[in-house]
Amino acid sequence: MQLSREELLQAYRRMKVIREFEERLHVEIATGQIAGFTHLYCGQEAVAVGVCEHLDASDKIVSTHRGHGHCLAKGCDVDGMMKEIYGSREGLCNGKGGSMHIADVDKGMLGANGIVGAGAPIAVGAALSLKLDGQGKVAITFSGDGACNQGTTFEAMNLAVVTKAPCIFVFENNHYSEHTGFEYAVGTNKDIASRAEAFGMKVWRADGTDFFAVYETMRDVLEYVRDGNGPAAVEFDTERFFGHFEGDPQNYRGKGELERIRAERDCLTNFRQKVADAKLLEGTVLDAIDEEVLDQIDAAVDAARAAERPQAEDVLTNVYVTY
Ligand SMILES: Cc1ncc(C[n+]2csc(CCOP(=O)(O)OP(=O)(O)O)c2C)c(N)n1
Ligand SMILES: [Mg+2]
Repeated sequence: MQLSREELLQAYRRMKVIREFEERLHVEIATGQIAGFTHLYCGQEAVAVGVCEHLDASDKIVSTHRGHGHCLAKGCDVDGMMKEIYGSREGLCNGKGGSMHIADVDKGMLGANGIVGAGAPIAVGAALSLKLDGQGKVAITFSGDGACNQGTTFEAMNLAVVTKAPCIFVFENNHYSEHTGFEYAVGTNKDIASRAEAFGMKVWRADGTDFFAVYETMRDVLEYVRDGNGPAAVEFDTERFFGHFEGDPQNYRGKGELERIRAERDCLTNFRQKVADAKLLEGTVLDAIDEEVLDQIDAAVDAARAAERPQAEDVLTNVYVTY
């Protein structure tokens, strides 16, 4: 483990912010105060944070419909995101993106996306422009086990190899595509990373519920891609703690499955255990972070509830680019 104390604390705080942001949204959505569809990222925090802790704002990421965690890991403002999800004109995208279309270009977060598989081609385009810039920057696309079956993903992977684009395909295998199990929906070869390998990419695989496994793996992946070797792919095995969308009754889950994954595959518990065993961080310090994060999320919700709603004159703003 080569992370400094500050880096460890920052990683834990980021994962905890995502966790509490999502746990609280789960409650807020049930009040009916938030319009539209919401897909929670809770359970997958170690992937977003283990990837994005290596990046700065000039590296780009492209997200999915389950994008809150990617946004927060890339440094998007917590208040701005909560306001966005609440549909406020003070939100990160003036309330016009909502949960599924948050973007923050200044942070290198090129957007969440409601179309499954649409992120990969965007990331390849961004990677090509970064290649032309020649500064060793990368574009990363997050995709699910469902998106790995989409033609867009295949085309993007091929184009990335052909053009040697500095693009990284991060596959988050949470075992479900909506309500359809991965075991059913992915063909006889269950090894998602091998699909990228078939196009000629170097690939990695790791446990996505272990922050350290994600972080160490990404160090190697990024070194390879930043060195100009072309694209790469990595598959992280992970878990989603809530339904596909908020309101999903999850009848397709096995008996006791949710309880089991929360008990055995929680990346925050895993992180705490690892840093305690290695005597790197004290539990009391992490408890203090937990308290601060809860206060931060409380404040974000209060601010979002009080924030200005859209006005009629907002309808035509931010619709077209004006040159
Ligand atoms: C092109 C397209 N097809 C279908 C859908 C409906 N849909 C939304 S999310 C989803 C499942 C995606 O599964 P996965 O890629 O594993 O991501 P996860 O939901 O697990 O994060 C589907 C089929 C869609 N939004 N876009
Ligand atoms: Mg999935």
